[in-house]
Amino acid sequence: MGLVALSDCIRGALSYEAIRYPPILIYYANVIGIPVFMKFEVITIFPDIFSGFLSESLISKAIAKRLISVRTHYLRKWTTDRHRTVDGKAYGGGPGLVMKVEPILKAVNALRNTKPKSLKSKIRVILFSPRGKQMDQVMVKRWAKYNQLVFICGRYEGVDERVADYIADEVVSVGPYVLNGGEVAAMAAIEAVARLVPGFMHDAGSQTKEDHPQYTKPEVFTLGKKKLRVPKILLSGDHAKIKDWRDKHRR
Ligand code: 6GU
Repeated sequence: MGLVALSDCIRGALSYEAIRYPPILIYYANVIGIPVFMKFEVITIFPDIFSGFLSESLISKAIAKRLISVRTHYLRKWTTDRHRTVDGKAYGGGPGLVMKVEPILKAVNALRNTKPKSLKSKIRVILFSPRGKQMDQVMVKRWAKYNQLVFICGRYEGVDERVADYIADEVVSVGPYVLNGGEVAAMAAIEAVARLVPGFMHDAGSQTKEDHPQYTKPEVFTLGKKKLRVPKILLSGDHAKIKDWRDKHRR
């Protein structure tokens, strides 16, 4: 494996990956088909929502380790009027404001053009909207194969439909409920994709979260008059039986 990793490294000698990343990580990334570096670009009118999310825990470590980058882009930057208007009244009437197409198009175009064409970057533009297809792990795995993900966070009562039709590659909802905007959805997507980037998790085994019940000390927890016990089988040391138990309780 060492030799293969080395040859991969030499083959990629002109790419920045080979300079920045250990050969073993590049080898692993090639095998699973996921790039060693993911760029997230978030277009939003509330960039500050992201600051705590980006400065804590594994996400901040992944940024420090240069496994991912997350840039927020303030949508009002791409407006030209004095009031930096990003929304307007809906044609046909109705309450609430609709986000305009023009600032979003300018923002997306600016991000598409940040790299010279010769440096091929696989880029995907995703609009977060409650009207989109519900996000799932299959979708997340597909996104992880891109180099750059552009997330457009809708706000207010909606986004001009021409963004969904002509600018975004896909329209995605985070779940069957209504939020104030796409920011929370974008954070969920960043976290879910980042977990798949090689080197993000300490241990590759923990990439798929255990979907069976788990327990840790104490063995007996007293709650009022009740004694809450850890299932006996998990204390037995019988790995075959433990596996059966876990399979049975998997959801
Ligand atoms: Cl992506 N945005 C909003 N505003 N609400 C949602 C959503 C997105 N996904 C589920 N509900």
